[in-house]
Amino acid sequence: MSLATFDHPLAKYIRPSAKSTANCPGCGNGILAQGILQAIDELGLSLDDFVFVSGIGCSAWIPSPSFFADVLHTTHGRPIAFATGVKAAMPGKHVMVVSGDGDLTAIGGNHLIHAARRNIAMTVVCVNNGIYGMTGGQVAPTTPLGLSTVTTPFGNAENPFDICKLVEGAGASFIARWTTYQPRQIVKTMKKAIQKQGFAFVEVISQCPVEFGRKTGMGNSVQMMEHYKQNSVTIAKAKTLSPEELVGKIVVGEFLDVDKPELIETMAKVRAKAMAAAGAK
Ligand SMILES: Cc1ncc(C[n+]2csc(CCOP(=O)(O)OP(=O)(O)O)c2C)c(N)n1
Ligand code: SF4
Ligand SMILES: [Mg+2]
Repeated sequence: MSLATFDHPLAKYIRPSAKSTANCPGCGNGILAQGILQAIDELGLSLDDFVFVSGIGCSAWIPSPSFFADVLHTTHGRPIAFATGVKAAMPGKHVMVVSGDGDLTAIGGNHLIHAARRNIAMTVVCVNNGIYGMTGGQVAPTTPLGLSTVTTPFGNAENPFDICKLVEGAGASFIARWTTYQPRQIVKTMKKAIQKQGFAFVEVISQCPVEFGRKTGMGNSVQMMEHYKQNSVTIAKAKTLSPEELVGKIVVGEFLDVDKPELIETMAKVRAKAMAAAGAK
């Protein structure tokens, strides 16, 4: 059955030629795809208002090619660089990057922190499955310390990034984290992130049952979501816990929502000044 003819309230947002999904059964990517489209639907926006940009990895297939919109599927680690160009050329568009933890924080790490620093108005959705899913389950900068993966069979020796703290330090305007176990919260947060006039970052902890759960011992999709349910703690609750009690917990919620000068608007002012100075000579 074609995805476009499936009787679903969000089916109108699926490209008619999209025949199937590239993602495995039980992958968290489907929950997130639905969350993004539901948020756009509830905001009353058209997909024509958007340009979606993704890098390389399983998560990059969330908008591409199935969202019935302008979708740019770029090179590994570079979606934010492409998205920056799109936003500069078409400031009226909502630009949304959807990509993986490896794509955005390993090879693309510098693009991530500099886009946050510049506070360019775009929504960046990071699908954090704690691994390089598409290439077979290699360790990523988000893999928990000590976890056995195909490239760390005796345990990961490296500390993982707290990506939300990383982008906060870099200068983002809006920052949130949820897991796929909290789909309603994902929709609410996505609506705020899309409307933010600045760099909005949403991390979604998502299950990869095939390359993560199966190979690390974390189990199948249901077991991984059960783990998210048992270990998610709100920001308010986390403040009451000691560092020891927070080990292994997933702190979820909206961490930051501030207003500060946005790059494209600031550049327009700088350009106007330069033009005025050139005209004055
Ligand atoms: C320049 C370059 N280096 C490496 C790769 C191989 N590669 C493709 S996807 C990927 C990692 C994907 O991990 P992530 O971004 O977390 O996405 P996931 O598949 O987990 O959703 C890598 C290393 C590539 N395609 N291009
Ligand atoms: S390999 Fe993992 S992340 Fe990739 S589609 Fe399959 S379940 Fe999802
Ligand atoms: Mg990944």
